[in-house]
Amino acid sequence: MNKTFVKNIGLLCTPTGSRVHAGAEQGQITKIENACALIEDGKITYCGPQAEAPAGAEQGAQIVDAQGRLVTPGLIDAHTHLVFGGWRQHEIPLKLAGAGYLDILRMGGGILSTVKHTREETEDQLYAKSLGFVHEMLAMGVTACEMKSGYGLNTETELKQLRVIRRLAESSPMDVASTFLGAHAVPEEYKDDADGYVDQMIRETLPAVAEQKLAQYCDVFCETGVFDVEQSRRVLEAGKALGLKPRIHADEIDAIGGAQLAGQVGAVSAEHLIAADEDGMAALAKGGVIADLLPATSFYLDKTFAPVRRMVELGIPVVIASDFNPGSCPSLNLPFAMNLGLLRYKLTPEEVLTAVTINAACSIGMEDRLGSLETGKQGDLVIWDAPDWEMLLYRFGSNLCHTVIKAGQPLAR
Ligand code: IZC
Ligand code: ZN
Repeated sequence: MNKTFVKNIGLLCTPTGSRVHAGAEQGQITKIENACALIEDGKITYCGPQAEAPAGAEQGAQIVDAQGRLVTPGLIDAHTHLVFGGWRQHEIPLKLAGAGYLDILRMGGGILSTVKHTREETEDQLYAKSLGFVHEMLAMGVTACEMKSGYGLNTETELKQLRVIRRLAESSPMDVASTFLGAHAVPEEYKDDADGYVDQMIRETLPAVAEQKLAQYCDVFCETGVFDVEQSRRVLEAGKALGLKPRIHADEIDAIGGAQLAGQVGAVSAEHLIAADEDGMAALAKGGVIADLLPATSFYLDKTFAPVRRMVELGIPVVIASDFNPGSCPSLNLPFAMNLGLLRYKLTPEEVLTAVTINAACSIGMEDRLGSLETGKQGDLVIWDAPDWEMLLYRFGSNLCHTVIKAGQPLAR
């Protein structure tokens, strides 16, 4: 038996349970002072006051002394585009001159520039670069994440990206959920024929992804000048028929009906929602859709911030994720997105913690295993160089991650 005992936890903060926390529950966090955690064969067998630890907890265990520090569940980043070729720093002058995100895409840049580089790079090159990102995330306390394809826009390269995601899941400590985002942009080959591209994707790419079991989710970028609501619906329904659960990039720039579509197709989550209106939010609430919000993207694109307080009021469960990608958010720093959750969204520290733990786990289908620290869950926890959770959100820009324990194993730094 593999046994790890984490002792002298000054403060343990965690949500509880294995389902989404919405409304008032979004802010419900259990806080235990002077706590400890026992992890056996990767799973938590005790987590609570140290004074009540089971007899013999330390016996034969690897001891990790938290020395009075804060402990939380491992953070979960539920939205990344982590596997890509090249970067897009050359777009900065365009940005500074006032070109918008969709203007750059229309000029053949943006996503299409990343597609060019992703097609050119070999699977091994993409893997090596992405593995570096995974380690960067782990070092910040992120122990599970979602990753999308979407920079191939043809069968060959979409599959290549998804195979890289599978390799990362198998070879690194990160728990990874995989999403097929073939409908991320209309490729040059189908310029002015988005319907033709959607047909081809549904006929050829999606079945190959499903057959090779390379993704659990199917996503679409439902946006002005990208895919309209009907095209998005076709993609998501075709994915559903093949067993891929729908999620959707909705209302990032314009509210064209993506949030309503999310409700109608039973999407697990709708992502971005910067421009979400009352109608859209009502559809999310009615459909039980999780709102995956990406505040660092608002920051980088210099946009407004999603109407989160209204979402919480409407009982929509909220997640905060990084959106790491080379175009609209070149930062994989989830703690920074969390800071914005506090400072810009005006979420409480407790609401932010729920957004990056149990709600994030629900949005990537890992809620039975991850997202909270309690008996039966996987022993994924982070020891922070902070006395409390507020300190972490307050000290923006610093990495306060002290030790990451993944399935009971402390990771080397
Ligand atoms: O590469 O620009 N919004 N997709 C939708 C992105 C941003 C990623 C990108
Ligand atoms: Zn995205």
